[in-house]
Amino acid sequence: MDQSNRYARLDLNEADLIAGGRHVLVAYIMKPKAGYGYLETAAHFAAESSTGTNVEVSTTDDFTRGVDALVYEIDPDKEEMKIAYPIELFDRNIIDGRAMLASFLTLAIGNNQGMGDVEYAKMYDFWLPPAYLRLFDGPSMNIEDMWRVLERPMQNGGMVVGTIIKPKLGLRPQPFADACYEFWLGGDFIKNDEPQGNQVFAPLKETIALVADAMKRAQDETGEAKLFSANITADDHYEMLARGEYILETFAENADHVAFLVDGYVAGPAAVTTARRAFPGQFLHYHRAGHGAVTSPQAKRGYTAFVHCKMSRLSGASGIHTGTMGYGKMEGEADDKNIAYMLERDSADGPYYHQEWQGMKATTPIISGGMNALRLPGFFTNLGHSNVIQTSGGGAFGHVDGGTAGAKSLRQAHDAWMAGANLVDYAKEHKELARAFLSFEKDADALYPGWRDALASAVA
Ligand code: CAP
Ligand code: MG
Repeated sequence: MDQSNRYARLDLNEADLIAGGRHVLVAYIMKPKAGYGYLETAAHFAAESSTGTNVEVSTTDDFTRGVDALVYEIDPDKEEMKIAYPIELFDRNIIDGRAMLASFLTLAIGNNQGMGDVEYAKMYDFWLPPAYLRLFDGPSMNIEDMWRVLERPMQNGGMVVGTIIKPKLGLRPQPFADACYEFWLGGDFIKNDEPQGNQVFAPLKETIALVADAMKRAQDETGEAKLFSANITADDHYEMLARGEYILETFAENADHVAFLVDGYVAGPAAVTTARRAFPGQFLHYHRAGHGAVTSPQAKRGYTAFVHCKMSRLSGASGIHTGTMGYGKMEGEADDKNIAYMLERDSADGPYYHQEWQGMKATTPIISGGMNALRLPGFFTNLGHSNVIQTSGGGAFGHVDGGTAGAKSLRQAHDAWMAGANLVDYAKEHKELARAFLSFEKDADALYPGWRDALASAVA
């Protein structure tokens, strides 16, 4: 049934919709199945995403029609479709009237992902009007709160030198804590790897107690504050609360050195909001493991990494993994820096919409995935700054001299970039950095040809 007479209004002007401030605007790349018209399919998509179904129903009244989602722009050649969703469509909490990401997803990326007349549809951007944006929690903490604990400048405090305790799984509590102590002798920040929690071979309560002790000893040894991001992800809200409360109690006077890690893609918006609202005083570390199922450029459905990260700021992520923009091991490209800008700025451009964040706290980009000291300078030059949390697992514990040296090599690479120094020249005076060239020879050869001769004595 062609519903375009009801769910399409190509006369609507995007600037007017933005000025009106009563609609969420969403841009999709959509292709109809063979035999279906573009506008007809887009209209059905809008119907299924708002007030309709595949046929007219007798219960529809004028008010219902007033909150229809409307297709306001299409470009079949580019497979582009834009839909305006009246903000009244979205569900609100009964406890405080606030918005919920689950409702945005269930409408804008819900049933419309499996329709018989749609070959594929993927969300590439969205815009929220102030009236709806302000209903989201947004972040309570971000990198500035880490710089405060680290006693760094509150502006441009620079890279937080981090790692992930590797191997990903298999360490028992004592070797895990030993690895933490080793890294903390050179680095700032350690995170659980995304699957690490309460495995039978590493009970959380035992591991956390040993990590808290390792933090104290590393702080005493170095005279520097140290940070730990503990995984509290769980299906059950009460499990998350139990983990968070135990961790804070155990870290005691160092509780403000603790961030909470949430595997936000697999556990979903409810888990992120549990952490955001139950522990507003802790940095909310959003790990996105699994997102590639929908965000990968190979995926024609779902939403992009840009959209995923933008949504995380609404939910209150203090920091989210934003990828390595082509400099690490995961999928990504240099232009992904626009993801970071959308997270950290108050005013930024997405692929289709400009977004004003109205003062909502920034979400900090977390850079991770195959990174090491050698790869950092190129990354920072592309991004244009180094005010990020950077975690290198293999890039720290894969250093030939171990985790402490790995940590120091990462910090030295950052310092070199900040000083505008050539990395090879800087390595001549910084042993751990020089030995990083030995540790990651393939990268060294690719990125710094001639390093072997230049650093022959420095790496000895
Ligand atoms: C990195 C990592 C991170 C990925 C996540 C891993 O370890 O801990 O989870 O970076 O990817 O498990 O692979 P390495 P993203 O430093 O050893 O690669 O940050 O793109 O979400
Ligand atoms: Mg990991």
